[in-house]
Amino acid sequence: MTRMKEERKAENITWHDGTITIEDRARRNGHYPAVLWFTGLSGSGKSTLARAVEEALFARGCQVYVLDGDNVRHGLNSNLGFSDADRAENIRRIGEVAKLFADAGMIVLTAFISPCRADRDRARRVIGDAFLEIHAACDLAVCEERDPKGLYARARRGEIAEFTGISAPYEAPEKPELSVNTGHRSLDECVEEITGLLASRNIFLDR
Ligand code: ADX
Repeated sequence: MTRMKEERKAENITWHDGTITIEDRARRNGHYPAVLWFTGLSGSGKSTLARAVEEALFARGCQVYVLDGDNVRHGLNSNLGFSDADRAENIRRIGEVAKLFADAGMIVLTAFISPCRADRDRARRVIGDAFLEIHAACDLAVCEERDPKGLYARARRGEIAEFTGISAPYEAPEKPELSVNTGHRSLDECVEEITGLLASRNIFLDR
């Protein structure tokens, strides 16, 4: 698949398709690829939910992997902070990495705040049909009450600049494939909703 020329700096490069098809990989894995793109405030439960879904899918034999914001920022994206431009680049790279995982046939779960609609929409365009946006919908008050890393308290004291929900914006998705109420539903209920979404999208092959 070719991509928009203006996004590329390099010239004189040629795309090569492999001979192993998406169907070949699906038969091997027992499922089609998918990108479950979790978005939500810090403390909304994205990572917890992504890990629980990963465990459930792994238990049923799926090739599954979580890309998590805090973890990826330790490595691949360690040169990025939380300015608008850095968050956009963070999400751009993750969109590209998730696409590679999906091309490899895997179910990939991304757990990034990804606060900007345009950045998520770009990931959707890059990834295509495999992209499923899941809003970890949880009120700011609940996230702040939980404050698992103590960051909201620090942001309120002015110790962390541009903190999402406090001093930086969060744009909730308008038409996510799924919105899970992580503030009120149990973890098991949320996991079931998500595996149900995958089933309804015919991600799993009959075995
Ligand atoms: S994103 O906005 O670029 O998508 P990402 O998901 O990678 O963010 O990282 C968010 C995590 O970084 C939060 O869960 C929190 O632990 C930490 N963090 C540190 N500073 C900030 C900040 N200013 N705003 C939001 N999260 C922050």
